[in-house]
Amino acid sequence: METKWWHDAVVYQIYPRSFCDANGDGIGDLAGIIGKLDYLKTLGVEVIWLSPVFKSPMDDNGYDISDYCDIAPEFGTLAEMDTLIAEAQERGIRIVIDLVVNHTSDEHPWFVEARKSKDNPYRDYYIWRAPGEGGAPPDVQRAAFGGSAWEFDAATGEYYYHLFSKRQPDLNWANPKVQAEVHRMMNWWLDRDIGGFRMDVIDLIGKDVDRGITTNGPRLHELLREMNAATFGHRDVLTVGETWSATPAIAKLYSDPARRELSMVFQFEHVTITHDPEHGKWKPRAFDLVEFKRVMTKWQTELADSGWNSLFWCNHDLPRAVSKYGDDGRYRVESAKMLATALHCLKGTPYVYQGEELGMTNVRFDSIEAYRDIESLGHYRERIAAGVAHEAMMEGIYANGRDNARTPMHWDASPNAGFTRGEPWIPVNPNYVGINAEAALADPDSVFHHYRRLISIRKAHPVIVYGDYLPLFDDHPQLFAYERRLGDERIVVINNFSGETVELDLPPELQGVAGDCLIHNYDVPPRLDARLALKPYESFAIAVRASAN
Ligand code: TEU
Ligand code: CA
Repeated sequence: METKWWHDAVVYQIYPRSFCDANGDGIGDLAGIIGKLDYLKTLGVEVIWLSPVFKSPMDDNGYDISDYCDIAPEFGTLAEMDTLIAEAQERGIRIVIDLVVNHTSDEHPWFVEARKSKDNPYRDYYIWRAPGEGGAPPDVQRAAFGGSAWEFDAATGEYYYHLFSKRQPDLNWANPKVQAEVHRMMNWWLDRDIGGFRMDVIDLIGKDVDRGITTNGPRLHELLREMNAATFGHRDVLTVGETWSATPAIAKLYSDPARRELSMVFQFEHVTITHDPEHGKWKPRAFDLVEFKRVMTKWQTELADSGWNSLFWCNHDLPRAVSKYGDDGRYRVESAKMLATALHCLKGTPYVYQGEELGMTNVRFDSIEAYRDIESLGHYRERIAAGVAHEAMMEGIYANGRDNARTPMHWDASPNAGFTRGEPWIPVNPNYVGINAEAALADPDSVFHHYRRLISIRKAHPVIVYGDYLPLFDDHPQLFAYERRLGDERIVVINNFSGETVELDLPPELQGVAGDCLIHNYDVPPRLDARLALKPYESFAIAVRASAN
């Protein structure tokens, strides 16, 4: 396998609105990020995935772009963006920007023109259809944030298609002009020395609306190969596609280097197994470790020889890792460290979402009024109208709502967690006094320093980057364990996902094997004795000495 710089790099995702506010208006900004680059340097990450900072009416917090080549005033200026890219580069950090081209904002000049008349030259940049029976929408397709996927536009008497909010009209990727516009914009940013692209819902751009096909449409991979050839294909950058519909076989189509599409994709199977098949994420299902392991083992083994995995617990759309998969109460620190080790010792590129390195938790705002997320509010209204009880819907939002990830970053214990001198755009999680970066940096045993150690171990041990993955104890209901092997390098990774002490009889081939502990989340160094008594959320990785192989 040809090695790539992003094989052993770790990516840090920043949600700019909630990261750091430098000018006191309560909204995070580019100047705030520039001021925290040394913090990220200390953590050891080499890539920042920056969620959208482009001009936008912020209907979906920037995932509705009205100018791809300019910065939203509340986030800063183009000059500041150039400074961020340069300052990050100084510290060995590349900036990956968010490419949101399945749709634009309805305030994008292309759409403003398109809705003027049916023969406007931009009309075919979007997807328009005549009304159905009695003026009804053309069909019953639904939008992700609730309601129909079709919005009637009185000016021209037609409906336009939007898979997200009605202020996010979908682009018509069958139109070569649209492809050319996007390629031009991507090259414009590549010329500004960005480190690559995170591609928003990229599995949707090949859609065939009339056949009701949204994901994995007929022309998807052809469009991506054309995009690769026309833009980033001859540049050494990282590209990662957000693909909720990907299976391992499809992920290999995207990420097999020979196919010249993308570096990797985000697949979400380990997330959707926690959603109710009928009610989705608003009716959370209990986390089943055995099912989780089945999914992770499938992705580790099926992409072992071709393609490349991304590794993540959360992002700006998902609940906080320690609340969802660990214990955000008594064992918050131990379980946050366990989740980090369990994920970062797997094969693939790890992503750390802002605040995950501090063990930040989900939030429970008392009233729906405190929530800001268009998806949660859209589904709240729709489901309450459909008779779902307020309490039941709030439990869904508490467990899986996107605002869990979007409360301001905790920098210190000062008012508003040191995020802003002003009024934050969304309330701060009140537990910031005990959970913040200042305290974490000062405490060598903090979750932060655990992540810092994990990131440096990845650099020092090629077995973690390129080694084979061998699952252990598949059916164990509380333990997620595996080996990684590369030549005579071998590490054993064992993680207790429960708050109980778990007794484990090691298989003979592991009993008494001598090794060096690479990382651990308790004081007493682990030994691979015949019988282990793993403490609550205990987790470690041991490098087995070659002589013991
Ligand atoms: O997300 C795609 C997506 O489907 C999620 O929006 C949705 O929240 C899902 O239910 C996750 O729980 C991408 C962006 O990441 C998201 O922030 C945007 O809102 C969306 O696309 C539209 O651009
Ligand atoms: Ca600000």
